[in-house]
Amino acid sequence: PAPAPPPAPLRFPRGFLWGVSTSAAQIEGAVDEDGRGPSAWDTFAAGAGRIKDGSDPRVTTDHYHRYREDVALLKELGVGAYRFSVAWPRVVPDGRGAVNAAGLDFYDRLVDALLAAGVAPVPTLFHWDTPQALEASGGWLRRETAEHFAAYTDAVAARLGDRVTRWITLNEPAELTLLGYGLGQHAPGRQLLFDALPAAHHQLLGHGLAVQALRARGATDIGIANSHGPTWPASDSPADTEAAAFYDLLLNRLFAEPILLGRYPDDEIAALLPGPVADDLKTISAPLDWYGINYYQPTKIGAPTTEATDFLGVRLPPGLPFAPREITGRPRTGFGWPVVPEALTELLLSFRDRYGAALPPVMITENGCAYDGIEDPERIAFLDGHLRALRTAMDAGVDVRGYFVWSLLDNFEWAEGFGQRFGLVHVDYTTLRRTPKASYRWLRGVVAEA
Ligand code: GBH
Repeated sequence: PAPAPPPAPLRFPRGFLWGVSTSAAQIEGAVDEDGRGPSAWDTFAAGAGRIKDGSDPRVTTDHYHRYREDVALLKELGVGAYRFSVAWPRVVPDGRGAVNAAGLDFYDRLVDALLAAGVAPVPTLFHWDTPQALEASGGWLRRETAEHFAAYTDAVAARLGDRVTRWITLNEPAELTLLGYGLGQHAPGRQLLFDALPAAHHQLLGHGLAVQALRARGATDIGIANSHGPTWPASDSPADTEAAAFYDLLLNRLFAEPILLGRYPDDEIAALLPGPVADDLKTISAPLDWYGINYYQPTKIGAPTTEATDFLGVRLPPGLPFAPREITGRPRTGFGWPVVPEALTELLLSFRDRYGAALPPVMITENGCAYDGIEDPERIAFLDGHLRALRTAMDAGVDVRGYFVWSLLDNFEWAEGFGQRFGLVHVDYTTLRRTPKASYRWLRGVVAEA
């Protein structure tokens, strides 16, 4: 047979924002330096058996000391933006009270280095590293944490707001609620199941209060990074579709609708939240300049089964109103996640259909995959497929303004430790040497030509 014709080149509108993402706890290291306080992840990782490979986030990629080298990698890659996170315990070591100027100095240097390299800084104010002092008194289960988060946000905006124009409040409050407080696989390791829901409300409130704090300092370009994915019913039986609808409610709608529509999607769920929430919803739904989506994969859900099921690496207790089912017939990433690019098109179209004019312009704030190796054709195929799926959604009228790859560097992949490598750049964890992968060179070409 004749060889397949080469695929059409990827083309994106002029001004489309290309970026890569990281987070503080996953790359910085230097956990005891310059007055940084401990985070809930430091504490969690120090507990026996929490991290798969027995590692901890004390050094990770040592970005705190090597940020100049990493900024040079960003410049060479040619991306217009870099999404990183600011570590709350560096800036306010106890989570509340005194601001640590030396902690802010680091981000000051990073922002200046980025701007000098022609890369726009896009800080996320919270990517799961709650100050341990706040976690010890309940963390996001408590309303005060949202207020302390807003005060910290103000301190960051006061220092960086003359040079940073685009901000992200929270990363994936859904995962912190589910994995951190619900199932216990992430810090702080609580297993509260549905009693974790106050952590969702307080993060959403923290988001709203942070938006207020940023607006008060003149910010005009604010978003959030929420994780979303289509939920596929295991069959069209009423039991399976009902279970899938519930999961969709919990992971997608619970975190999108308070922000976009100013209400919780379901009365039963709202009853589990610390009420009354009506005034909070006004704060939470203050208009955003754009809405960030982290997309990894769809989830297939069926009616509950009698046996406990494994999900996200944890044994689920019996009695939940849904059960995850395997998505078969798809390639899998190193992590075992199914590769389903067209579900990104489906997700974006469903957001457009559900939220219409209430949905501001969208940015894909994370998308990526774990594979080993410096030659990584699987990652290239993954990113290429997802960019084409994104383009399809844009051609169908979804207003998408940017796309950020997770991640610039191999890094500390939470409960997996260093075993899962998401980077465009390989990190040798003994020498800390950085080596750009084939996917880095591929993305550089895409960005240059798109
Ligand atoms: C993000 O979360 C985080 O923001 C980031 O810090 C992290 O490093 C990155 O992604 C990679 O993990 O078992 O097939 O059902 C990811 C959210 C939720 C995506 C769970 C994968 C499970 C896949 N993840 N989901 S499956």
